[in-house]
Amino acid sequence: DGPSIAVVGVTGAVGQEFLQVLHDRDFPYRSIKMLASKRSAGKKQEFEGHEYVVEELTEGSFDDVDIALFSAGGSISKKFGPAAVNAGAIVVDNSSAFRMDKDIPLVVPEVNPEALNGIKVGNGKGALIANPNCSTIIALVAATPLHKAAKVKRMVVSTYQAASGAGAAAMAELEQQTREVLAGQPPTCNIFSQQYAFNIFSHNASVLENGYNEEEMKMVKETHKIWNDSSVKVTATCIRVPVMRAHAESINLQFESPLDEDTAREILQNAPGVVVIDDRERNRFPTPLEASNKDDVAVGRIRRDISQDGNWGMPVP
Ligand code: 11C
Repeated sequence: DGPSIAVVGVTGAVGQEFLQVLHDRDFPYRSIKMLASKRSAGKKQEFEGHEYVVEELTEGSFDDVDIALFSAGGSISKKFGPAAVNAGAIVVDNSSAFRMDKDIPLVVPEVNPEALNGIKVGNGKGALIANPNCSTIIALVAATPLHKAAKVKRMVVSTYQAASGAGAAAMAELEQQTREVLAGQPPTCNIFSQQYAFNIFSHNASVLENGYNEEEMKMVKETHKIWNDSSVKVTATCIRVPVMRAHAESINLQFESPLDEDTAREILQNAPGVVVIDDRERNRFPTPLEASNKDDVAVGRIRRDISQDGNWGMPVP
């Protein structure tokens, strides 16, 4: 029993995570459809003891689908998202296609579930819900409880982003390059235009006229939309590091109201979706390895910024 589900982009890194989360949460469903591009159609997909055949995504894929989880890139969402909505599905879209559309809620469940109140379903039509970029999600799961307590005036984020954010092929490239470099061979660069193993570089998203790249500007714009406040000053520097999974971030927050360190730590300890790992004596703080395959955002190194009164610094994998 339960809704009928479609996973769009099921063979990709996020598609596989969708399946894992449905399984881990024991999500009820009466049927599940595995959808992907023509190239992947016909492949086998195992899920909860059944073998499914991956079907080619077409506009007719959504008849009798209640929930469609999309992660196959912006152009696929633009092309097929509206078809799914017209067929009556609730679409949760992981791409950037609709995030900044003013009629589409941009939601992080732990942060702004109230944004869902405005969605209208009925007359055989579904609705579309966007989720932000992964870098924005983890930043806001950590920063929003503090923002609610003392109002953030300025947020400075630096990211240390894993291969997983660029998809399954990027993860495979990191593994292959690591082997090649250790064997003294030239690294194969297909996904990234430069050596990734044993290196770091500025995020591979396009660089815009203002010198920021698209990934950085997503963090700025999405934060403004989710917090419903474009007066908050946000700046980001996004970097790719040779880590397989789980992005890390350094977040420096400046608040309008005073907030002491112990109160901030306590707020974070009680925040939904946050786990605090902040052991100064043992020098133990969050790491991507510990954060991988977990839903919670791990927060540590919570401390007052000595360069300014009322500031905070905290890396967040
Ligand atoms: C990365 N966060 O790690 C990015 C990719 O808008 O959803 C996801 C881009 C997006 O490269």
